Amino acid sequence: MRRAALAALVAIAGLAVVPAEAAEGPIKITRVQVSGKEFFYALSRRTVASGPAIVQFVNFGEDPHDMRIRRVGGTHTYKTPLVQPGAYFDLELKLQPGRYKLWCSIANHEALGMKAMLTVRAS
Ligand SMILES: [Cu+2]
Repeated sequence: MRRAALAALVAIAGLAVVPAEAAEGPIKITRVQVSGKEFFYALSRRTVASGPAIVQFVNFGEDPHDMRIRRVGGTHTYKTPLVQPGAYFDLELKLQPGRYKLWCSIANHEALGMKAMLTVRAS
């Protein structure tokens, strides 16, 4: 429980810096946080603008998890490494307009509920 709280603080601190960075640079980077736990995924935002993005996967659970993300109709699957409880991983990618499926590839976690959909609108 303490590790989860720490992860939340780290994650919030990471997100809090974003507006300043985005305001200074010419390129706006979209940020989405995916919270994973036994057994669900929760997105900080369900719809985002297309373009460069950082999808942050945070493991709030008690077991190791990972995150896969692929555009519906696409062929490339972006992958995080295995993320330990209380840790997080920033996945950098360029989001195209469309719908993206996110899921955990460990065992049967996807079937148990560790999945989500993200909608990307043209920016
Ligand atoms: Cu999992």
